[in-house]
Amino acid sequence: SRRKFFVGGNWKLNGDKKSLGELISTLNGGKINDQTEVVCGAPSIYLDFARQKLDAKYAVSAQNCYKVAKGAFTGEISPAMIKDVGVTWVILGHSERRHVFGESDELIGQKVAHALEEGIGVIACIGEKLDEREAGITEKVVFEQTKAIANNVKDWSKVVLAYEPVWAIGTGKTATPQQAQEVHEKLRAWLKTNVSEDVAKSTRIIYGGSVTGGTCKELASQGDIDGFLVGGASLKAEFIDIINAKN
Ligand code: G2H
Repeated sequence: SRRKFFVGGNWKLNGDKKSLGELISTLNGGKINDQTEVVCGAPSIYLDFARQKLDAKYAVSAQNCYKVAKGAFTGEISPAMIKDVGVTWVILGHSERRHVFGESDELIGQKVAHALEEGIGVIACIGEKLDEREAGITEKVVFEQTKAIANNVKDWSKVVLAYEPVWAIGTGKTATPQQAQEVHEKLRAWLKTNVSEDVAKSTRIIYGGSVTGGTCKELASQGDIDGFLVGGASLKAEFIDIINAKN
């Protein structure tokens, strides 16, 4: 496959200098294979700290950013600032941004466009809620979310698409490898039809939602699962096992 396996950690709103410093030491000492691209998503206040402490084998990601470079937007950070501290990725459209903070497809699309214009890699998240899955509209929901992102992408080489079913996030209820593969396959077909065959073949589609050291290997063996976005387990040494899921 042309797609390098991609594992992102999403520390969310967790940790302090002491605990993150310890986690970083563990990660720096970890034996990780070079077939995997690894990115650690730190809280914005610790982005600089994480970038300074983490080995170069780990990229660092912000968990959100705003859609413009600067101005009167109290509390926000911009891709320009993210770049300024040596950080190269941003997670956008995470389900917590969508559902806890009310971010719309439109805003997420604008953020994607701006981050890419600034040269930051984007981990763009999509995923259906439980009631949507039960209503049989998973495809419709994730296609709409993907369209809102795709409309704002010119260069797909800097985009990783993260499928995170909301019902699987932080619940301990991982999607089965078959459930995840089914959606990933449909997303790749969507990319082929709506963007291009080349983009469909080369874009990493990663899975997120309660991934653990125990569930990662079987998920990673699915043909259209190109990596993971990991929350809870990314705060533990177990993250190293997930990074090495393909080996
Ligand atoms: C999904 C995931 C990381 P967790 O939000 O983005 O978190 O692995 O804790 O479900």
